[in-house]
Amino acid sequence: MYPDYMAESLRKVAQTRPARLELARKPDPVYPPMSAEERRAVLEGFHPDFEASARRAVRIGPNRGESLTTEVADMLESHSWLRSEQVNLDKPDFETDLLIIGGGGAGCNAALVAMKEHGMRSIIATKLRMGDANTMMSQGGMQAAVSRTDSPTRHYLDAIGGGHFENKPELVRALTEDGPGVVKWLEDLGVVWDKEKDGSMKVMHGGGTSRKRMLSCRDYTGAMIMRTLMDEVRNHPDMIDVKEFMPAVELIMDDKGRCAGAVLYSLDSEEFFTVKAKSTIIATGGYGRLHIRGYDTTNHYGATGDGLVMAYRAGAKLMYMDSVQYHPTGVSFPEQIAGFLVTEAIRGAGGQPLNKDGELFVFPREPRDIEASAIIRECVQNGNGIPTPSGRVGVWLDSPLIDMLHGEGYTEKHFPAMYRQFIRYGIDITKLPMLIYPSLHYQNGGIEINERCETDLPGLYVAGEASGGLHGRNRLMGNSVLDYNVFGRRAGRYAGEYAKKVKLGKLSLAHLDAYEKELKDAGVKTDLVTPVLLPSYAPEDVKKRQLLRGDNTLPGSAVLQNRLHDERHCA
Ligand code: MEZ
Repeated sequence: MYPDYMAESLRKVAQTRPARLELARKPDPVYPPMSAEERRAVLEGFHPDFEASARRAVRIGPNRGESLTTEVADMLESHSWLRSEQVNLDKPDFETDLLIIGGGGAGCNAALVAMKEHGMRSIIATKLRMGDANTMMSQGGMQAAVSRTDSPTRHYLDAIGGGHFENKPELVRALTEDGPGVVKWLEDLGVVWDKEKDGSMKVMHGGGTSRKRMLSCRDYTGAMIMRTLMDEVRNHPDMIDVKEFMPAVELIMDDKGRCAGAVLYSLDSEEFFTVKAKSTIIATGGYGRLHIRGYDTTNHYGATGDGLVMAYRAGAKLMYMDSVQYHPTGVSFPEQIAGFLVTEAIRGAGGQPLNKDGELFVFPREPRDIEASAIIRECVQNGNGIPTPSGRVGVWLDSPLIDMLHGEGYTEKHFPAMYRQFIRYGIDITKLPMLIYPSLHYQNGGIEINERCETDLPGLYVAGEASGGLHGRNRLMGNSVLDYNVFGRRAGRYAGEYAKKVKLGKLSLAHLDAYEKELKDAGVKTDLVTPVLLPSYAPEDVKKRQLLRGDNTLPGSAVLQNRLHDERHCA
């Protein structure tokens, strides 16, 4: 239940609801969408990316001198867990055609396509269990142009507009043109899409879409897709070997500069294992658990940007790593679930963001960065947010309107995950609004790829959230779900094709020594060791009681160290 002091504000929300319901029933927008000028002003004034210390120049590596998100620059300017002389590469522990790092949607798609199209064997190495990934957490839907009034060209224009015209056009073209085929691929594997009575796809709006294009499986879309892909992977144990609790900690190269596998670390046995692979795909997802600028996050526990730092050390270039996506509607209260996702589909179905006086202050379906900035402005500058008991703040998302607009029972039927998320805490979202605030959601940039998922390094492919360029500096809802399917499949196809031809040379970790030298030459002083692997939420007094185990301490052992998080912890 909400605390008593919120009752007055809730009364105002109820009071303004009938008039807002009338507005919502009309064809016009319930609130005037912003002009280009207004959008720029709210972004520059209130988006966390524009805060003074949000970015800094990185001092080493392929993007040296470029301004990156500060936490990302900190993460890149760090030491490896390994030194080259510690690892014997003469006799790799495992050999395979494809090594896929990451067991989410992109990784599973890649393994399946490499097997089906090229007969290639894969190892999927995943930090936690297969499916412990942001794929599983996505709720509201996947964009794909399948309805009669839509086309891949319209989808393309929306995605480019949403990305502030900075997306790599060839990637957006691949995304939007492959979209309808992905819908069929997933349906053939077993995904049960929401349909209309006549059998056509149910389509909804998301922020920044000019056509209804959001395909869903209620608000469990990601879970449905992930479970289906995992089932199919598990159907082929002879071709796809899944190694769980085995994150990669460094890429292995050969003496010709080609990627040739990775060093894995077993969280169970605390041993290192080497994998020699003809081609390697990074599908490690995003970095929400770095808690950039102290924000809560919608991301899963393992989302610590590992792929970025491994690829960067090996020499791959990053793109748009100055741009972070804050989902406009993360949970602000109940605080046990602070930061959890409240799907954008709630606004797509008619939910309205309201201030403490029950007033609309923004069009509910602006692109994400604009909507999030407007909510921050309403709370921070206008002082119109609702404080929570622990010092957070939020605005209302008026969900009871949804049943009023679509009929009683609609919310429980179409948003069962949302309903359950709140009813556990005594909040019935069909009767009361939700209290929300922007939450760190997505890594807009990543490792630069082309439409074949190739990086600057031969043999290294990237798919899904770890890659950069597709979404420009702002991704639209549902395009990440399509992204990991389209580019997961493409990575499997092209990495499989490459694996058939390549002849690897002598394996090497010399790039680790070169990186260490670069750190030294640039005068970087840091004791941060990456990949981060697991975030640490242990308070200082608990850390003091933890046992020290020497300098090569990794997550899974007694000391979990992630100073990035400690320094900017918000919750
Ligand atoms: O694309 C997303 O981030 C997504 C589907 C999230 C949501 O709001 O449901």
